[in-house]
Parts: sequence; C-alpha cells; structure tokens
Amino acid sequence: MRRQGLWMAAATAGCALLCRAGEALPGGGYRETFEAEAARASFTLTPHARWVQAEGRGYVLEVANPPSQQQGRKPGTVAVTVPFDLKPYAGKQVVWQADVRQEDVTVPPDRWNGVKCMLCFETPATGKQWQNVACPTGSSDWARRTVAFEVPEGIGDALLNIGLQVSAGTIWVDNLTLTLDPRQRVKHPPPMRDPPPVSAGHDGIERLRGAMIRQAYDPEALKTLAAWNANLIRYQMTRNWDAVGDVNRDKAEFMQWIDNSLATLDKILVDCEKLGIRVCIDLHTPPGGRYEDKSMRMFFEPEYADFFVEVWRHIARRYTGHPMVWAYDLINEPCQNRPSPEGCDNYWALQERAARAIREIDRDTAITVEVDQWDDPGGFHFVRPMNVPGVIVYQAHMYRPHAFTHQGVRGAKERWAYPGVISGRHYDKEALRRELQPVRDFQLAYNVPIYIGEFSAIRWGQGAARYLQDVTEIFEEYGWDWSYHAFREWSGWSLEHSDDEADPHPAATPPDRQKVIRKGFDLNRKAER
Ligand SMILES: [Ca+2]
Repeated sequence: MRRQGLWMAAATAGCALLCRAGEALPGGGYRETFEAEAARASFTLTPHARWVQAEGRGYVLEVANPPSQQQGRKPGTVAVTVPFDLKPYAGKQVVWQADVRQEDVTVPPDRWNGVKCMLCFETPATGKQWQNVACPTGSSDWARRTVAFEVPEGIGDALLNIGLQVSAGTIWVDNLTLTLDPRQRVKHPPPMRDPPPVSAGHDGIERLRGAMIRQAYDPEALKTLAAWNANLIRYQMTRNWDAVGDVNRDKAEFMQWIDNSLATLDKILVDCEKLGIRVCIDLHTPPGGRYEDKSMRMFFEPEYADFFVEVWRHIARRYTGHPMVWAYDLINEPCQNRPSPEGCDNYWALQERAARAIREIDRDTAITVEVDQWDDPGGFHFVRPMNVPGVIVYQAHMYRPHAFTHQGVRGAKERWAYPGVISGRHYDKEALRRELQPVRDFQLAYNVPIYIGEFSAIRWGQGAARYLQDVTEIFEEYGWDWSYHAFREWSGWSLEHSDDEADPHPAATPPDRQKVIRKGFDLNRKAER
C-alpha cells in the first residue's frame, strides 16, 4: 500500500465535503448515490471522468483510462478527488463500500494499483493510510466492493479518490456507503490482580516449544526435531490454503481430504508418542474456501459454517483421549474483510460454536482459537474470552513487521535489516514488544493461556537471527507456548539453509537462526531435569 503519496497531493481546493450531501443511515453512517445535484457538484471532474446514467441507478460516475496508443507505453493514472469527512468516525472500525462496474481493467505492475475507490488520510500516530475497496482486474458487472478499517483517533482531513492507478480500463461507481462495523474495539479490564495459575492444557510439561511441519509423514524430520529438544509440532492440514473462487467447496470431497490428512497424522502420532512430542492439529484450509477478497466463505454462508462445525466433531471423535494431541487449532488465520450478514456467525462466534460442539465429545483436549486479519496481534483488541468449558488457548501469529519477515516473498522487492528502520519506523526488541502488547494485555486482563502458533523471519532477511532471538525472549518472558514457522516445509523459512537467498541447498554449518531456535528448544530439556 505504499508509494501512493501522489494521491494525497491531488486534493482540489474549495470542494464541498462530499458526505455533507449524502443520506444519513440509521445507526450512524452515510450513503451517497449521486442523485443530488449538490453531491455531483462537490466533485471537480477531470477530462477522464463524467456523470452518466445507468439503468436502475440514475447517475453514476464514469472514469475512463484508455490504453495508450504508443506501443509498449504503460498506462498512467487518472482519478477524481473530493475531500471526505471521517472525523465523526474517529476511533471506530468502519466498513467502506461501493458498487463498481468495470471493463477491461489491465493488470498493474503492483498489486496495490488498479481500480481505486479509496479513502486516504494521515495521522502522526498511524502514518499514511490508503483504504481501498478490493476490486479485481479485468471486467465485472456491478458488484459491491468492500474494505473495513479503523479510523484513527487523531483523524484530520481525508480524501476520496476514484479512478484507475497505472491501469487502463473503464470503471463506473455508485452507491458509496460508510457504516459502523459491528466489530468494534473491546475495552479490556486492567491486569487481573494475583491471578491463579492457569492451565494451557499441558499440565505435566512446563512449556511447549516446537515448530510447524508440513502435511506429510516425514520420520526423519520428527527425529531431528526430537534431537533438537522440540516438544511440539503444529501439523498443518493444508491445500490451496489462500486460494479464492471455486475451491474447497465440495463438502464430501473436502471431508475425504480431511480423512487423508488424518491418516497421515495417525502415522505421525505413533512417532510422536515415542519421541515425546505433542501435536497441535491445525485446520489450515477453510472449509468452503474464500471469496475474491480472501474472506472465508464460512463466515457468510451458514452451509459452510455448519460444515466447519461438523469437520471438528469428526476430528474430535477420532482423537478424544489421545495422549499426544495437545490442541485442536480450529481455523488458521481467520479472515473476514466485512461483517457477517444477519443470521451468520462471524470468525469469533463460529469458533466458539465449534469449540462447544467439540466439548460435547472431548472435554479435555485444549482448543486453540485465532483472531481476525490472519491472526495478527492487533486482532486481540476486538475479542473477549470465549465462554466454553475446558482449556481455551488464545493464539497469535507474529510476523510484525511483515515487510521484514516476508521480504522477497511473493515478489516483495524492498529489503530491510533488523534492528533498524523498516517501512519508515524503527524496530528493535522494545518495538516488537509493543507490537505484541495487544496479546499481552489480553493475557493479563483475563488470565488466559497464549500460544504463538507461528512466527518467523525469512532466511535472507538481514538480522533474522536477532529478530528470532528477540521475539522468542519475549515469548519466554510472558510464559507463552510457541511454534516456529516452519520446519522442513518451504526453504525460505528453513533453519537448515544458509542466509543466502541464492543458495537452494541445506548449509554445511548451522545458521545462527537455527542456533537461536534450538537454544529455545533446549529449555525443554532443562525443564525435564
Ligand atoms: Ca446513482
């Protein structure tokens, strides 16, 4: 979402605030359909934009960016801009939506370019933000496009940009709405005084420290982890995990895949019993799959919500009472970029429902739940503890700052070193502690167990070993269980490869990253003595 400074500079002086002309919605919020002359007049049109009539919609805004006539020349950027008042929403989570039709939108060089119906603002605390409804490239008939975001407390002036950035094509836009998201920040109580000891579901073991493994039976990998003193694996049942569209929707076929995954897990569990390794069963792929904006279908369609619960009943029936199964990890990295419709459970309520269903079958195995937005620590601002009997472990994934941990992944070009300035902010151990503070606050407020199910730093990130050392020291200080992402999975995360991106083979001498993680695992052996 970077490199969009131009958009901020494109404000047109003297425009009326657009939302003053719109229709107020009950419960707070605003709708703009462009039918009022005053609303249309608040835009200063450029030569690329005009008001046109669309069937059943009255006025809609058309913005066209024809392909360049010159061979090989990249499309430029066209937009109209209007001031927008976000101040009434300061400190609130909002949902920004627009109806968009589009024709022949070309694929831009960076994924954050393309169709824009975007709110832009800047505050000293949060820096610049660009909140754009998610649109595909290509052609699409009218569709409701959405983004949800939190308006910062210190919000000042904001701008609305509608157009095409470094993409050719034509778009039509109508029916803008800004509404309050039902998912708002929770005010957590202060730290509990003199909290009693809390069970994380492994009472005979001081702490669980281990790694993610891939979905395969790899006895050598298990032996190595045991030799390194790891006492936990997070077994990811995964395929097409972030694929969108028509995948993972066939329920019978999905359940067959689950059974195949569990057959592999059964073999792993036999070895784990001999090696003293506990297992976290991670449902990494959502039943029902995802929409184009990556939101998981099961938070919007009751058919898949029910199926998700059924999948967990099925797994719990198979493993209830198993001594090596530590936890059922209900859904990896929940993602829903807009509120659930009436009658559907959202990411938190649905996990709670599945947890209750499991408890009818298995009263003892721990259940671990994850927060919205890919289990980012910030998600802990928005949830309360679940009301479910037995042990519920609250899980976070630590990839902050993402620009550092994922540099070079999926085409990310910028390179960063830790500690240091990363994406304009200074990061060191204290900064990482601040990033994890929402999780820490939740733990202290409610005296609940915390598990860092995933954390990592890409092996070619300069300072990756130091980053791993700093985060694991924080986990240890706070008494959190943890599993490194990932052991003998993708080489980018490998603890056995060198820090050289170009070197595809395991290294002859262990890299410092391996030493840091094994130092953590060694605490398991010390605890056993
Ligand atoms: Ca209209």
